[in-house]
Order: sequence, then C-alpha cells, then structure tokens
Amino acid sequence: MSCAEPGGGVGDGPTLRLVLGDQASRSLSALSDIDQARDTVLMAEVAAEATYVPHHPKKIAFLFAVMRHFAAELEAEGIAVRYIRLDDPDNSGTIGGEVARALAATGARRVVCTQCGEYRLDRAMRGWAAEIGVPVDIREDDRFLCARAWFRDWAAGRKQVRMEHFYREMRRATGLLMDASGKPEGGQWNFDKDNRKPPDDRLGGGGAGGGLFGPPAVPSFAPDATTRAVLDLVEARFAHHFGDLHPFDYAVTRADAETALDRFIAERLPLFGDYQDAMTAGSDHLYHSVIALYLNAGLLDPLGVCRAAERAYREGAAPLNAVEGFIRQIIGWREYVRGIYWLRMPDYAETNHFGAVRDLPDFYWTAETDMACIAHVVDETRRLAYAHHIQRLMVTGTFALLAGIDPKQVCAWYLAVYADAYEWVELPNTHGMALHADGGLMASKPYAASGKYIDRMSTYCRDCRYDVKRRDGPDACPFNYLYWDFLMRHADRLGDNPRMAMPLKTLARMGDDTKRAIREDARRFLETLN
Ligand code: FAD
Ligand code: DLZ
Ligand code: SF4
Repeated sequence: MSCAEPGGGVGDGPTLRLVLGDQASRSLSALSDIDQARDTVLMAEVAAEATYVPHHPKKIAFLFAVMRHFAAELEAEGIAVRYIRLDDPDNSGTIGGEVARALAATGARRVVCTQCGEYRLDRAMRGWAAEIGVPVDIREDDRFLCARAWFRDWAAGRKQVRMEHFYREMRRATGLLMDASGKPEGGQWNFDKDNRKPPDDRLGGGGAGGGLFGPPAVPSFAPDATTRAVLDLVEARFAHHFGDLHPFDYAVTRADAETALDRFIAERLPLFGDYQDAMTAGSDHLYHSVIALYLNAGLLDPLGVCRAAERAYREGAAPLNAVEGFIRQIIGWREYVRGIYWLRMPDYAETNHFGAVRDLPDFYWTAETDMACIAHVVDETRRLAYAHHIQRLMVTGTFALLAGIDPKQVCAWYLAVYADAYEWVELPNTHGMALHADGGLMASKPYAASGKYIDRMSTYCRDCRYDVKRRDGPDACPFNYLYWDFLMRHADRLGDNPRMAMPLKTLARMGDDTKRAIREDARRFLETLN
C-alpha cells in the first residue's frame, strides 16, 4: 500500500526507514529491502508517544530499552541508525516531527514504514506525504498472520463476525494442530470446557512468584547498562505516572524473550489450560505465559510461538487442552481483535451501547477499596504492568460494566497500565469484550457476573470485608447487587438476547421488595464512588 505521493512513484534514492517502538523485528516489512550503503533507519523516543495516555513507567522503560537494544543490533549489522533519545535537546516530540528532521539531516528522498498499531498514528502517517512533501510507502505489517484486507473480506457479508469461526480458518491456514486428514487434532476445535479449573490451594504457594508447590516463577532478567540508563530517564521523567518502575526484570531483547518463551513452554504450558481462568492472591502469573508484551513489541513471532507450543504437544510434553487453548489465544483472539479494530475504527471507539457515563473510580489508580478482588488486581497491575486475562475481564472489566463506567475512561486506563497495551488489541478487548459497548459485535452476551464467579474462580473473597454470599445489605458483595441492578437497568435491551434469558427469568421471579433493596444498595454504593 502506498500513500499519496506528491513527487510521483516511490522511486530510488536514499531512503529513511522508520521503525516504531513496537516494531523491533528484523523481519519488519520496512526493513526488508534495506540498502545498507544508502539507507538510514530512524528510531525516536518522543514525548507524544510516551504521554498520549499516562503509560505505566514499566511500559515506557520496556519500550525504550527494547528500542535501544534493537538499534544497537541493527548497528552491529552495519546498518546506519539515527536514534533520537527522549532527552535529545532538539527532539521535536512527535514521530512526524522526527521524520521531517531526519529527512533534512540525511538527505533521504523517501520514507518507508510499516503499518502501525493505532488509528490516531495511522491517520497522522497517512498525512505525512502531503505535509512533508516526500513519498511515504506504508507497508503491510506481515508480522501478523492475517492481513487487514483479508479480515475485511472474510467479515464481509457475514451476519456475525465471531472469533470461533475465524479461528477455524486460521487453524486450517496455518495447519496448526491439524491431523493428517485435515481434521482438528483430538477431533475438536476447542477444549475450553477442560480449561476452567478453580484455584487449588497449593497454587497460592509462597508469594508473588509462586511457591514450593505453586507455578514456577516467571524468569527474571537483570537490567544491563543500557536498560539502567533508560530506567534513570524514566524515573526522572515519568515517576508521576501510575505504577512501580522497580524492580524491572522484563526481557528487552529477542534472545531474552525467547528464553522467557522456552521457560514457559517447558515449565508452565502443561498446566496453562487447567488454570487459565483461575485467580489466586498468592501467585501473580499462575501458569500464564507473560509474553504478550514481547509479541506486541516484535520480539517474538506469533507463528514461531505457536509452533513451539505444538512441538511440546507432539513430543508429549504438554496436553492438548493446554496447547490448543494457548494457540487459540494467539492465532484466534489476537488476530481476531486486530481484524475487528481495523475493520471498525474509527467509529468503533465511539459506541456506547449501555449509555455508560460514570467517571472511572479513583481506586483504579489507588487500589484503595474494600473490594479485595479489585484491590488485588489493581495492586498487581501497579507492581507489574501485568494482570492476566480473567483478572482484566472478570474483575476490573466486569466491575466497570456493572457500575456503568464511561467506556472511554475505562479504555484509557487499560491502554495506560499494561505493558502489552496498544490500541489495536486493547480497545476491542475492553470496549467490546469487557464492556459490551459495541452492542455485541464481539461477544454474544455481556460478561456480566455476580460475585459468585469471582468466588468460584479465585481466592480473593476469603480476605474480603464483604460477604460474597449476601445479595443485599451493607455487608453484601457489591458485585452481587450491582449485577442485579445492571440487569434491571438494561432488561429491555437484554431481553432480545437468548443467552440472557435465564438470569432475566430469575430477575422476573424476584419480589418487589427484594428488587427495591437491590436498587437502593446499588444507588448507595455507586454514590460513594469518587
Ligand atoms: P496468556 O494468557 O499466556 O495468553 C497467551 C497469549 O495469547 C498472550 O500473550 C496474547 O498475545 C494472546 N492473547 C490472549 N488473550 C488474548 C486476547 N483476548 N486478545 C488478544 N490476544 C490475546 N492483550 C494485549 O496484548 N494487550 C492489551 O492491551 C490487552 N488488553 C486487554 C484488556 C481487557 C479488558 C481484556 C479482557 C484483555 C486484554 N488483553 C490484552 C488480552 C489478554 O488479557 C492479554 O493478552 C494477556 O493477559 C497477556 O498475558 P499473557 O501474555 O500471560 O497471556
Ligand atoms: C508506546 C510507545 C511509547 C511509550 N513510546 C514510543 C516512542 O517514544 N517512540 C516510538 O516510536 N514508539 C513508542 N511507543 C509505541 C507507539 O506508541 C506505537 O508504535 C503506536 O502506538 C502504534 O502501535
Ligand atoms: Fe470481590 Fe465480592 Fe469477593 Fe469481595 S466478596 S472479593 S468484592 S467478589
């Protein structure tokens, strides 16, 4: 794909090759035909990208450290890299500004880049050719398995654009977990029903990393001198953002990210499926991979990751429910949400199916709430810039849905606080999956649930001042009365959805006094927010 080019075709001549912070892949399309004798790679740490939401300091440090290490690897290959640091006195503060400065400094006559991951920057990039007056070649991001245009064609004319149908296409296209006769391995596409084990007490183990009997700890990578310099910079500039910068032990190179992946496959993948939905106060990561930040920044390649997991299954080192579940997240969900994002933006971000307008409560930033589940997830997020899927979906996400929090404020929070967050993946997950703000494009029913779900799938309720078994009254779990209040508020909208028939039937059987008490509890509680 090429943008409007005032000067005609892209032609020959020295070329500026832009590599964004989340594009640290040697296979990047913008680098594929690089002429080492003439071309320059531009990488720039800029204030606009670091502050368009108040990113978690660990996220900024991770990205800057990844960028600096990747630039050094390119230079070691003999490639000329123009690397602009955040504290460079002439730093213009934006990617577009740095492209313009680099063209002037290098004499390059065209720009080659790769599609970016957010609509706001994509729109800016499409304007560069006209603004700067040189041809700008914006190439497909073929680090994803599914091109945007392919997804658009696939979605065209379908009544429902569901992940499960997309996922089967991806299994066929990649051949992952397919048997010799072209059927899904094990005779089923999906083993999710085996992947809902509640937490086992032994998983709590001894503390954040997992204990004696608990999940093996996620590997830790000591910062080298380059990363330490980044940490000093981030400390000086972004200490006021939500989140702990130290300790910082994420991988920041491809080699270390591969080590993290290998350790996951060997140590945690076998139980990934069983405990995929479990939450415990004693282990932050359980059996999750903690690789989304590496995949999304370009340090790991999705197909390579899936092939490594498939190999573990074929060699008998991991069961099918775990490997299928893991692969589905990557070739299914990850590709699908990106497809939805580019299919539906920019209108997607503007929908608000339930008309939710309440401000985001302060406790999303402070963790100061008596709700033990939320306090735990926000605290983990603050320490690690990480929480696993069910924590994001069924704790902070479900609360925001039930309490009617403004989707834009909720999305801005998720985009800021997780080290793996970019809008292409964050928005559909938050706006669509967690908040149902898209009216059901992604999920066939809202992920509304009472405290019963959190009680079944976590250990949080044991230490909570609220009583998860109570539906009303001052000691009742807020998720309980908020859930019924949500159903009452939106009964008309939800009535058409066959998957909501059961809870709506239960609601219809409730006496007026009970309903009144629930409404009153919900009103009283919501008034105390902020
Ligand atoms: P694992 O549980 O080990 O899963 C393996 C991999 O599968 C992940 O690394 C990720 O690449 C992929 N994956 C799993 N679920 C999803 C999903 N729903 N969508 C896309 N990829 C998925 N993921 C992000 O990468 N960035 C985000 O900003 C983000 N925001 C989210 C917001 C909400 C409200 C919700 C409910 C989910 C969000 N997710 C996001 C998806 C998911 O929660 C994270 O990918 C996952 O928790 C990352 O941890 P992990 O690497 O240990 O994943
Ligand atoms: C997230 C991020 C941050 C914090 N900083 C930079 C930066 O200084 N320079 C850069 O090129 N990219 C950064 N990024 C990643 C971009 O925000 C990302 O490329 C876009 O959001 C598109 O996905
Ligand atoms: Fe969360 Fe309710 Fe359980 Fe407390 S009782 S931890 S608020 S689900």
